[in-house]
Amino acid sequence: LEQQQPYLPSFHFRPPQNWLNDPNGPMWYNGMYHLFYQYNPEGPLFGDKMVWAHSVSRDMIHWVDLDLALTPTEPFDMKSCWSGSITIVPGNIPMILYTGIDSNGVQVQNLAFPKNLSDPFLEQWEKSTRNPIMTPPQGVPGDFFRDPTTAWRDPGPDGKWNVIVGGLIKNEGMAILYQSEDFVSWTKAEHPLYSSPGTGMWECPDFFPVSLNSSNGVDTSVVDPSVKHVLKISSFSNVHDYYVLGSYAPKTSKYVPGNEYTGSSTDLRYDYGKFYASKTFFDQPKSRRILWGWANESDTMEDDLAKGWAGVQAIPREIWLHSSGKQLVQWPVEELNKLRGQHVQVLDEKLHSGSVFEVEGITASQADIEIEFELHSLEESAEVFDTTGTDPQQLCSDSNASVKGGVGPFGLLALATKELTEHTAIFFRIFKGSNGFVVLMCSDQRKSSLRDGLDKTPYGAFLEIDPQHEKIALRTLIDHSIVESFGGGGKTCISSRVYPKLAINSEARLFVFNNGTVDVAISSLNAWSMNTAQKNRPTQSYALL
Ligand code: DQQ
Repeated sequence: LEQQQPYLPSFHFRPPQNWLNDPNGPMWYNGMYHLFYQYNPEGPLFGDKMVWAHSVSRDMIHWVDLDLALTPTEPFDMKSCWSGSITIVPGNIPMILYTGIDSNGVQVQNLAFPKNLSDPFLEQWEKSTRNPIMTPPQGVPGDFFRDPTTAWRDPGPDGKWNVIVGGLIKNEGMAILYQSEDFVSWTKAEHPLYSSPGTGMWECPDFFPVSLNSSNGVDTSVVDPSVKHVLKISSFSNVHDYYVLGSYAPKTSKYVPGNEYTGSSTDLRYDYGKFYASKTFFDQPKSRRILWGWANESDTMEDDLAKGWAGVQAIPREIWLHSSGKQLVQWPVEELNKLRGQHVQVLDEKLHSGSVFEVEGITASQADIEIEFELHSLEESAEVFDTTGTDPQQLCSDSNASVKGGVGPFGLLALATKELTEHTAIFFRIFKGSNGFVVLMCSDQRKSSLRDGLDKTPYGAFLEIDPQHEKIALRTLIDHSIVESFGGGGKTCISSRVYPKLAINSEARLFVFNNGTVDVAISSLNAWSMNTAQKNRPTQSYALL
């Protein structure tokens, strides 16, 4: 299988065949994690009868596939069951809100609930006879009304339910707000929760509180002075997940973000690479909020037909507000560490200017690497360059890993051939700007494969740290065709999808390099081979759980 399927991820979630996209309705329920996702049971391309597939896990790493949860069967979802979310309502009942493409091709919102609450897997779902429970409001076109969020409840014992749905009026993207007393009859609020002109359709919105003074997650309905509220927008126009941080007043149903969302390169993003249509949930037993996101393909439809599959879920990440209050931080769930196998370590090693060395002794096509760089002589050596107003992705595109700088580029060459003819370069450059030092983080896919016809766009973002007082930390997860990098402990994340021609399976290698003018120090490097997650087992292996 390895030889035939060199791009199939080994510890990232996806079913053995066919097309996968958005994560749907993730939750923890009665001791089990559930993940539903957009799936085309007919083949490896997006389909005209999309369904909700369903898997369960004890740890979000090893999975068991269950029966499809929602398939097109009724007039209100005859043409597809599109994305949506789960809310656990009083009585401990998980309620699915999802978008149906009805028999006229119009997007409507529907409700579904478990057929049998005592089934520990919640395998069968029943659709409400009241469906559709929301239809496109006036001014919103029938093909721009979708993806309901997890609902949140106003404070107080009789607090009403609130939910947002992505929509559009005359190119103004919006989070349309609906309210309900009983979760079944929903009324549109007078104003959207938030909207922004000229930003196009907002898909898969997500709205949740984050704690101001702790990295713990909180329940979606928490609203008090100890939290800020995140609104995440999946931009249909440029296929990125953006977010704003703001304050939410339940009395007036008003949300005021600290910064406006404009759909430009200055907006905050969860991930500056391939990561879309993401969704969070509150993992109550571990008091954390978990983020799932879809890492879409960079290869062609023909490639997907040949592979027989497309789409991967990025590693579930814990997500919280940084102590600065200015941005979110994400980190792979701790359960992932259980898959760490063979380990190599390098401590206090000089990385001379112009050097490149191989990290040997691990499976470089299936690995987890944590590395910390220490910098000296920044004052004298960093290039003077005012990055104000520049697009970091453009900077990464202007200078690849072989373009010598002052401090940097230094970093990793993942999925590389021995001669480096193929490699994905994840690296940093430090500039001396008008307001102090600026750290640029890049993930450059341009040399990732000798094959043509792939999207090899380089990605980049700034990393908000002070390199004079902090080490530069990088964690990279490598899993055959997905490379996920976390800079600065998760302050800047970049995921990419790559398809090396030669650097596959045991041919893949890993290098550390420094092409800057000055030496940098590796204070520590830890690299692990990753074991393969158990997944996609048939239903007979429930015992696994
Ligand atoms: N994909 C879904 C939609 C969503 C889009 C259909 C985002 O519900 O708006 O699979 O990828």
